Amino acid sequence: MRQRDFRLRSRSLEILDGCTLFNLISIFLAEGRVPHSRAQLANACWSSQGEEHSLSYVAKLLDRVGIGTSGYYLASRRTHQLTPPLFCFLTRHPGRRSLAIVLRRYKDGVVVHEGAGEAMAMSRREFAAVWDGVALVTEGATDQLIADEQRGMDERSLEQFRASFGLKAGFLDASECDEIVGQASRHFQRSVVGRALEVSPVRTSQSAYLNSSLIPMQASIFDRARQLVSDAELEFEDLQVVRYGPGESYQCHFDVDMHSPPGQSSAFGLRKWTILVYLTDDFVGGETRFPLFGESIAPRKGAALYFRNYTDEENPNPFALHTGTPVRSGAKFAMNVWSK
Ligand SMILES: O=C(O)CCC(=O)C(=O)O
Repeated sequence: MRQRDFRLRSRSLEILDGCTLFNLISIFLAEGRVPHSRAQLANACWSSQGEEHSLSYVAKLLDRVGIGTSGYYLASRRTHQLTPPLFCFLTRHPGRRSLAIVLRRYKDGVVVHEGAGEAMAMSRREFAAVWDGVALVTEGATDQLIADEQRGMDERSLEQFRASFGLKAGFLDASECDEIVGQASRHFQRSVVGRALEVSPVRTSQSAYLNSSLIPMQASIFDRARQLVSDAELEFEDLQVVRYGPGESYQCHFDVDMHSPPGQSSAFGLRKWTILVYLTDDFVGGETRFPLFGESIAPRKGAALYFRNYTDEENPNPFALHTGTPVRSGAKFAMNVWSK
């Protein structure tokens, strides 16, 4: 078994979305009982979206949040020399290497987690066939003082998010919802994501932007939104209506830029509040889910879901991570009222 800088061997790999990477690293750290801040980890994972996730990249990411790791080359029969959990590559499908965690190792096989779904058992022979030879292990717990500080940061972020989060029924009445859907229907185009406004498999819906000439009640909607979040000064972007057909979704994401410098996010002035108004509810699926906050909202026509995207310390709040889950049948329409 050799421990060394394994950048050479750690070939590049598919680009993971922030949610899968976050899940994998959370499982790795929880299994290894390594204290860590979910808030800090979420920030690091989403800042790395779009990068190729080699094992050395994971090591660097963990280093950024204060967690030391060591990388090893070893044959599958020698993995018993390391204490699980092992962060590793497996080649489970021809030509496709995926990141996985070896949770436990038995005489006759291993238990592996790939970041989604359940852990699975593999015999020694199956494991040897997919084992890629490189593993990452943690160097143990981080400094306890840092860990305590991080835990405090998580608790504050969670409390602040909880205080800002709400669902207001009847924000719009049914005829207002229908009017907006009617206006939007001539303007839909494939939705885009990120700074570069790219089409992406992360977001498969259609979007339509409505300004005040297209939607005369825009000013009244903005007034209601100011009242809803008790901020008379708020300014807003143009309204954005989204349409999801069957199978369409918006995977886990934040509505704000996770790349902005710590403590200065709101200086960029973007999306202090998200207000999402559901315009229809005659479809199946399409809940808005908050995996870190642990809430799932079933859309009701006319209701407004609202939450603040930043902490009091002006960092993006990781608990604002959310996803528009796939619509299973029918069409979901919703409207983003994003404050500047
Ligand atoms: O459709 C949803 O439930 C979520 C929409 C959303 O997150 C967005 O458009 O940014």
